[in-house]
Amino acid sequence: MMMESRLIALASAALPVLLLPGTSVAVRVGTKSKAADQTASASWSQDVSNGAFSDNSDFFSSTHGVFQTHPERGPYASRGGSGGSSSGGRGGGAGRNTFSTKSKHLNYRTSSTEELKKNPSLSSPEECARACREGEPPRICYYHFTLEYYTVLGAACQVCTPNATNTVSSHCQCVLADGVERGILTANRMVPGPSIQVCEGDKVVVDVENHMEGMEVTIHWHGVWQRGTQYYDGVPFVTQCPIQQGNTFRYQWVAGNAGTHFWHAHTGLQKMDGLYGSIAIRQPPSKDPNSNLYDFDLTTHVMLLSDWMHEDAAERFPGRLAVNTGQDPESLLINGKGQFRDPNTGFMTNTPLEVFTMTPGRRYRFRMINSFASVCPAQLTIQGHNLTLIATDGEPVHPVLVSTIISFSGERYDFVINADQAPTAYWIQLRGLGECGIRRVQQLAILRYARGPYQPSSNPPSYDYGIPQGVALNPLDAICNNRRNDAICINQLKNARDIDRGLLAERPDVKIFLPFRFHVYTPEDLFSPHTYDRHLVAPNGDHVISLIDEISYLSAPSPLLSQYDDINPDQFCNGDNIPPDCGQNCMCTHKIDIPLNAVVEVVLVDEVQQPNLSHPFHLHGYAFNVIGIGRSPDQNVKKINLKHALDLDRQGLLHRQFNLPPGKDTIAVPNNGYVVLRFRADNPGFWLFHCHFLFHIVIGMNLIFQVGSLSDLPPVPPNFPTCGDHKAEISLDIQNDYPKQ
Ligand SMILES: *[C@@H]1O[C@H](CO)[C@@H](O)[C@H](O)[C@H]1NC(C)=O
Ligand SMILES: *[C@@H]1O[C@H](CO)[C@@H](O)[C@H](O)[C@H]1NC(C)=O
Ligand SMILES: *[C@@H]1O[C@H](CO)[C@@H](O)[C@H](O)[C@H]1NC(C)=O
Ligand SMILES: [Cu+2]
Repeated sequence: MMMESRLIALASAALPVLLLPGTSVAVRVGTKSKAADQTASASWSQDVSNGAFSDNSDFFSSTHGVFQTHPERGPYASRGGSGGSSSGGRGGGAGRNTFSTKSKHLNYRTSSTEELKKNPSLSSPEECARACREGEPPRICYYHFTLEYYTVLGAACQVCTPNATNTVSSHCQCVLADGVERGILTANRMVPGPSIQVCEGDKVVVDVENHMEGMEVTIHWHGVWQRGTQYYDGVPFVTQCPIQQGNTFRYQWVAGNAGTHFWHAHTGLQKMDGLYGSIAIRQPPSKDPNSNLYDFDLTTHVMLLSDWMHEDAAERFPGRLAVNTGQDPESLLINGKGQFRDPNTGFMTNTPLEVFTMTPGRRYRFRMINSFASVCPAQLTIQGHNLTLIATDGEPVHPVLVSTIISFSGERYDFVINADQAPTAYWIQLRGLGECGIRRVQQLAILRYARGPYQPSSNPPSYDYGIPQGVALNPLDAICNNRRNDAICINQLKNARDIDRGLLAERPDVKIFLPFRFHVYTPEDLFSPHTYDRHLVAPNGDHVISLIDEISYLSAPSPLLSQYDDINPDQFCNGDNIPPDCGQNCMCTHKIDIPLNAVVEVVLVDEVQQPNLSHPFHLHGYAFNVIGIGRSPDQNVKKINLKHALDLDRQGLLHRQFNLPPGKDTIAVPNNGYVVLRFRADNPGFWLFHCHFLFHIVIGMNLIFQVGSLSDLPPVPPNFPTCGDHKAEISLDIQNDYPKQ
């Protein structure tokens, strides 16, 4: 009863409010088990005297940060001026003005609130996570990320357990993950890191303070177009120099395109060790064509899906031959939470699962983010509930009803759940498909109705006996040319926004075919004296690098965007311009030039040819329209390749459809198939286009689109950090080089 009235009261207040019971939970951390290192070596459990897990689950309920976006269902409470809220804000509720502005002359303690205290024009993360209304002035939303080496189940878990989900910040520094102890990387000691939740048009300022000893980093804001703020796209050696250890880099960009996005490290393998978090850019209901379909869009109904290893991702790169081969995850997480069942011992951790709460009779927008790093597709199914898909990668679509969603690394799907079933608790099942089917990795979460129980009454679904499924979104078989009853392909979704007519013209201004494949080294080749070529040891033991259009991308020594003139032009190449004798493993900074405002068509052709592997390509700086997805219609062609794709195109047999093609920024190319996409190149800059699988990025499955020329770009921000090689002349004058006493 209490629960219910609270929820409603909050909803009509339209304010993000911290409202959580003030209980604390004692934690026992187990000692290292004697078993092999792949067992759950430490586990999390609650003190029995505090009652069962379900009694404490209020901590994870959705009563935090409730607001309403549907105009008809109750009025918005009016809210005076900007920044005046006391809604559980920073510093444990202390208002900005109550802080002493005195600080020590030199303060080496890192603080995430210093800047907020100093600068009254900034809004806190909590103030920015609000309902968006037309005509409201934009805010400047300030975030501070301190990046560190950190630990799952560290001593912080004796102090507190995280007690609100998806939060923009947390007072608790305990990371539970799936209950298995390991070293990780964190932003503000949270996994996922802080959530950025703002309104369209707000300015987002993020100070990234790098305290990861010996590591450099950049953060990419995946899905944010960065129009006019190209320098803050976060791609190392393309848009900026990596942030050195001990340095702080201030990202600032306008939240120009609404939708569900996310941020993640774009350097090395750090993303998979914990450096990611959600971004939700909301808009006034009048601007969302699907706002009539839901009543609530809660800060807590972000569903960030990630894959998780029990060791550093770098342990698997380039990869091993005997123990822990390949790059597949041991586990999955939903909003950084989950449990892990050790396949060898059967031992199960008892960390809390993520819980999403709904009030009966209402309709809820969920924002699902696939933050996987591995090659496994993710399948999300919710017991007893169908999902009304309303947007993908931030772009709205005509609503379609599905029962299960298959997604790939980098994709986002927004859906509505109608709380119209018996008011109890339901399982949410997340399965890893493809290669993850071998280990049968899955994770669970709970969807519950307010006032109902916390635990579903049915047994948890297992990998093989899951929740019954009906219509699947994004089927792996890529049979997408015709309507079917059991699945909806991405190219069959209909864009809910107006489409630039130029994109629908038969002939684009620029047409680019991009076949991609692996090059497999022989050991003799790879390990020949004095050569040190990078490579990945695939699960089958092959030593490979990635090629797009026969080129493996190599970073330039300096960022193209800010130090173009420092780069030797010989560094660049592309399919029309491959250096002589570049060999089978041609490596250079793959750059394709595109005139500003051109209509561009890209045809991606999968020449990798592995049955369980579909590569998701992500474009920075844009959303594109998905014009076609398919495989060769020629039954005699067992394996598609560039030549065959060109033939099909000449014969008009590459499937294209121009009726409201959906907008996206990440699309999986079906294995042995192709994707046709288009965009208007109206955002000048250097934009990375790449496979979003983490271990493929580091072996070269990237390229850069240079849109427009340098003169189309805004000036380099003042004092922008620089970097590059140091290769001074070798001085031959030894006498003078070593001054004598
Ligand atoms: C949440 O945790 C913090 C400490 O981590 C604690 O101070 C606060 O009281 C907790 N809130 C509730 C409602 O339990
Ligand atoms: C979900 O949709 C399927 C049809 O695809 C239907 O059979 C089923 O009853 C629906 N389930 C609910 C809970 O509405
Ligand atoms: C593809 O993945 C499935 C599990 O999802 C597995 O059963 C099957 O053997 C795999 N096929 C190949 C060719 O690897
Ligand atoms: Cu790939």
